[in-house]
Amino acid sequence: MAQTVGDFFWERLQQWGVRVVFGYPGDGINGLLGAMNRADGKIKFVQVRHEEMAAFMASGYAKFSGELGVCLATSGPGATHLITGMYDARLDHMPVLAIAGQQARAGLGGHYQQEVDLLSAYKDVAGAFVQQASVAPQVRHLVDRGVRVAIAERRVTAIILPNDLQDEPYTAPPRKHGTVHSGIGYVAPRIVPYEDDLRRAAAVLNDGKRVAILVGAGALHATDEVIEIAEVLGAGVAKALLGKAVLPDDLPWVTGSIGLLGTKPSWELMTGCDTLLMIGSGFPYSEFLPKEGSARGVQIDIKPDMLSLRYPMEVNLVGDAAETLRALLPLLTHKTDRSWRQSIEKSVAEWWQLLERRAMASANPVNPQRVAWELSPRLPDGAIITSDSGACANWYARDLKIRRGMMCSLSGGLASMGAAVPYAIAAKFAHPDRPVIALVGDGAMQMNNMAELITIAKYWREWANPHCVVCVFNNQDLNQVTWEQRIQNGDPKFEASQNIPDVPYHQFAQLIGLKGIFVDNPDRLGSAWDEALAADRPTVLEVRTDPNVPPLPPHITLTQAKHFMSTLLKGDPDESGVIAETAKQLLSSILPGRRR
Ligand SMILES: Cc1ncc(C[n+]2csc(CCOP(=O)(O)OP(=O)(O)O)c2C)c(N)n1
Ligand SMILES: [Mg+2]
Repeated sequence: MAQTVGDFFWERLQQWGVRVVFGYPGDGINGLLGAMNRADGKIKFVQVRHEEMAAFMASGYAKFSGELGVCLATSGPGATHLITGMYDARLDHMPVLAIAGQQARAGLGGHYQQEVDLLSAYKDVAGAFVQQASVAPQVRHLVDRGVRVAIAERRVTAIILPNDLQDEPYTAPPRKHGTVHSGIGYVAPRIVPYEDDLRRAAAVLNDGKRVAILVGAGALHATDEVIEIAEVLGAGVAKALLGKAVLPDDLPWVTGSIGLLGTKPSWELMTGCDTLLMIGSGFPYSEFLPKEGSARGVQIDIKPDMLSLRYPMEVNLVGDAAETLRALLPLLTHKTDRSWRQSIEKSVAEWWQLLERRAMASANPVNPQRVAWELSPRLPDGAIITSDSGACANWYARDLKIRRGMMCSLSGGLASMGAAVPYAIAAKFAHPDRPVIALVGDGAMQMNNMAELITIAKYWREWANPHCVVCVFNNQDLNQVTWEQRIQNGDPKFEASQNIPDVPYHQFAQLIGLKGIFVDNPDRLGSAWDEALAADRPTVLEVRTDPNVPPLPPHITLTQAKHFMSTLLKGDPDESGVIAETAKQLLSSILPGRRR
């Protein structure tokens, strides 16, 4: 049989190094699927429950493997389902290639069944490169550009293939006018600023007496360099959400996360510094950075468009984080006055004690902070941790203590619900031997993560080990938003929009052949984690958590306090619980050592 366009397509992607594709079938891509079948497993097809999950998996796979993530969907509804996951990758600068089917070329423009103008639909999310193939000789350069642009520019790209074209015999571009002759391959360049610019940056950093560093996902490969520069400058380091794994949390000058989900030491670091060094971060909330003009700024980013975006910087360096820091280090002088560093370390030590008191405070029935608190010392070496969006992201950001060699992520820029389980599955395909833990709210479970447990049940036996735990915070509430209603809007909880049904997640796990553990007693948490992490199969650990424990921001503004008070005056349905748990959390700040 002559090679079809579909056969050629996978052969070319395989030559680019693609090994796994997350997708869901449909008649818009049957030509591609038939060809993949003929390719004898050279590319692995991972069958998801919903195309959006395939796109989240592609995004997560790119995050955890450092390679291109690929997702595949049929024409029409399959293709539109991909879009949210594609945006997740787009906003977190992940290289993802989306492949979508399309109706037959002769029908296009005919208001045909499942015909969607995908070029227009994808134009924003895959703006770096989105093309629909018309003829076979075009397919080679569409693949080459779709892959090269995605990995080189860390962008989302899309290739749309009409279904009739997929089964046509493949023909290479003929040697004639109007054809394109592309090739395979990409190596990343070494990107380092010029010496003069490094000197300007060094002068600012050497002048500073109180240096604050903020790291993001762009510094994930620069752990040693960030540690070294923080030591030389006597600096404290705050971590943006996506940069959580840049530094281990047991370093005494790491102030933890920043922002609404952040820590008090990070807040003090940013408000007290006279110099800010930002490395590989697009952390969006400028109000958590130094007040404009109060600090001199240096920023390092591989993407020029991310420079001087959140704070007006004095020196903007385009460069790879590790390479640039290595080039900068010899130009820096070791700060001999360590008093700033000491004040940061004191604040960090006190903060961890406070977090422990907050986590150990009693609640009804289980304090959600304690779920993360008990997990930290039990995290296996090399663990990969994912979190969903919701209140659990607070506990993930603040309470979870990461060690060196671990990876972790969530939907950062898009902050979408529904990423934790698909990310965990992607992590297992990227690193089948590493233990993976997903932290998920019950609302996010109901939205789509629950269905992806079926994908875990389908594939876990293929993984080198079965260690994959999905921890569900069952609070029967869309809690993060409930607290936003109270604190940001001054509204009482709107029960119609916020209450969600109680679902026995651990029993669902058991029904589909996974292990299920249920905890409603805080003293059982530790042993439940031990059991889940050692289980002979993937496990759902369902914990009945208290929705009235407030995800307190690192500092409360007067407006927020006023809003909170007015919420109660207006009659919040959970008023007594909210007052009791908030009081306990606030009291734990001033009554050290007491367990309530
Ligand atoms: C797709 C999507 N829809 C809505 C939101 C808004 N949102 C953010 S957190 C949240 C509540 C999540 O509830 P749950 O998963 O139960 O976690 P909890 O906050 O209760 O821990 C909602 C609705 C979002 N971020 N993403
Ligand atoms: Mg919830």
